[in-house]
Amino acid sequence: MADSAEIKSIHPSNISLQVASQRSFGIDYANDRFLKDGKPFRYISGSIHYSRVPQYYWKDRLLKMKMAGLDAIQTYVPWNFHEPEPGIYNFSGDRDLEQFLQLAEEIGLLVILRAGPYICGEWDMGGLPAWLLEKESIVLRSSDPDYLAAVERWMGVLLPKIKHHLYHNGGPIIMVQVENEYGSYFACDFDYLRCLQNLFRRHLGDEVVLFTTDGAGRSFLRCGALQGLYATVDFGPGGNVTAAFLSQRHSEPKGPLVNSEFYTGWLDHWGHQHVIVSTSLVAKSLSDILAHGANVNMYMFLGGTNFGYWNGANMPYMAQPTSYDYDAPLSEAGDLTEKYFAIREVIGMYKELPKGPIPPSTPKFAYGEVALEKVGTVRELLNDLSPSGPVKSVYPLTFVQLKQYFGFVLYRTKLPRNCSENSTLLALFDGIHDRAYVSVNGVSQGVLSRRQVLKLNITGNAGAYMDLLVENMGRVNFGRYNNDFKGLVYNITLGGEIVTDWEMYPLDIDRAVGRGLYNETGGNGSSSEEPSFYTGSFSIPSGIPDLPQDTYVQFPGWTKGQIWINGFNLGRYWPACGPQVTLFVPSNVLVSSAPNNITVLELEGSPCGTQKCLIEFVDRPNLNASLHCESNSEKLFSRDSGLDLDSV
Ligand code: NDJ
Repeated sequence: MADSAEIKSIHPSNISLQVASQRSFGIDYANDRFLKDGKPFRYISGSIHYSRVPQYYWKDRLLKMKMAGLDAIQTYVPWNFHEPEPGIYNFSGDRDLEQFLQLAEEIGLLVILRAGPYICGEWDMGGLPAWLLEKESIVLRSSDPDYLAAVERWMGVLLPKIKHHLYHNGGPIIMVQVENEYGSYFACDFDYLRCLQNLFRRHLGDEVVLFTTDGAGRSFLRCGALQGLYATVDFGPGGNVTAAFLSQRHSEPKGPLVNSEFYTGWLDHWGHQHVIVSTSLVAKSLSDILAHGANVNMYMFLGGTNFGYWNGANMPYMAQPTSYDYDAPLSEAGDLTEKYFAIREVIGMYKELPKGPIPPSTPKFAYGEVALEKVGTVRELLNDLSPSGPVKSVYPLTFVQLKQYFGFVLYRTKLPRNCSENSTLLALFDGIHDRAYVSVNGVSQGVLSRRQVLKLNITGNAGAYMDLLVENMGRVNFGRYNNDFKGLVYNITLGGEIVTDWEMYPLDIDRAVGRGLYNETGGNGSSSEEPSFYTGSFSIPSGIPDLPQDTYVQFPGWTKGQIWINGFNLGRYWPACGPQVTLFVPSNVLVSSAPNNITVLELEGSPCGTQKCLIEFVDRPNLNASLHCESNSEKLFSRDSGLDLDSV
């Protein structure tokens, strides 16, 4: 035993090392369970993606999760959120992963970190950066050398940051995921999984539990599991829990049972009914899983919001909306729901619940109507929106070729001849990714859209400008088609002739909005159907305590577009389609000290001119309105045990 003189001479950092070395987390294969600090341990966890919740609210949400009785949280690390351009990294503000980990730890939650390069998660391109597609033939999620080189570089930045947050190093992270549902992907490249495994081991050491997650079916685990990575499964409520876990047993004959994604709700798509999953079904299946002695992570415990342009899409192409509420136990705005209390009650049957108050739902405020005024059309504001100016090319270039990864590009050419009847503009090979708002000299011609509208009739004189404002609606996040190029990805024809001689304006709208849009020409002469910007402002009322509070914004009479408040890109609105009608506005984007600036980019048709030109702040969400747009008719599946996703 050390005497007192010796103890004094120990440096404080060595003390924390000593403490850390007493902490351990691992798998007890003999007894089919985890061991934490040498004792049997089973976790009940919930998913929250820090990238979908403003940093301002992380603590509130984590506390609510703690008070539900959770031992752990699970989060993805979306690569494209942190490496927007090759070699440029962002870990600040809403991207401060280490602060998120530290908060979880302070609140007493363990962390299951899904750090692998691909996340799926209804997130743009499943978290893979779009710039990977600069090599057009790249095979994503395989041992393609260019893909692997980019992964190695990224992991060389990410993993050293998380190493000291591992449980045995004194932090909250008990497990790290290296790939996500790899068995649902066509490549089935074991060399790739082995490379990932080596990479993670090289950076994180031998002690941490590395794992994979796959659908609960032997066919998924065949290509998703690898010796040395603990194979876990995912399945939703309503199925046969015993059978689902049996599939895990094919890969892991011994060890703890783990459902890494137990679906508390499900995702939405524009043009499809909002999905609601019954609370009693979720509660019953959760209880069943816990009665099996299994470990479980609820996906999602809080879904949050796809702010900006971050939503993904599924194939056949269907984009996901801005809200990622997911019908989860904590709503998009972090509110306590009936499902939350039902789940908490089930958890309380299996372990002691934490004592103390549950943080209440945050109050919402209806700030009311705000009048907007038109600033100008995209055409009129082009110099401001595209400071780099156009790129010229005989044939159209894709977003990636223009190094524009998100948002919008204006494709411009001149009509080669007079066009009247029979002048059909045709998207070859369904090559409009994803929507093109077409105008000729400012006169709207209609919208081309992926899988839905592939041709339009064009009217205009020879030499008139034909503009296609092309919107990236979010990249495919699941399945083999997530190498989802955007823009005009094939040629288009007009009256049977290939259209040539393009000028392409990459638009940096977020920068222009941040600086404040200004139109020298006044902006009143243009039609209300041309893509246009509108602005307005509102002040937080004085004399009411505790403002600003969270709110929701809705768009009466508007069609489809994007909205910014004080420069923060809240996301896409599309009430003319549905089912989402209101957008969540967290209070942290609002200010009391000055008017709050609103910018709306309306793509198809505003009510201004004929009806009231306003948007409205309300105190209640509406994610479940009836649908007004044509949806893809294919049957959408929901996820329960053993569903076959191969057809997607
Ligand atoms: O691991 C995936 C997770 O990130 C599994 N899911 C989840 C659905 O929320 C989420 O993407 C699947 N997604 S299977 C594909 C759905 C296709 C309609």
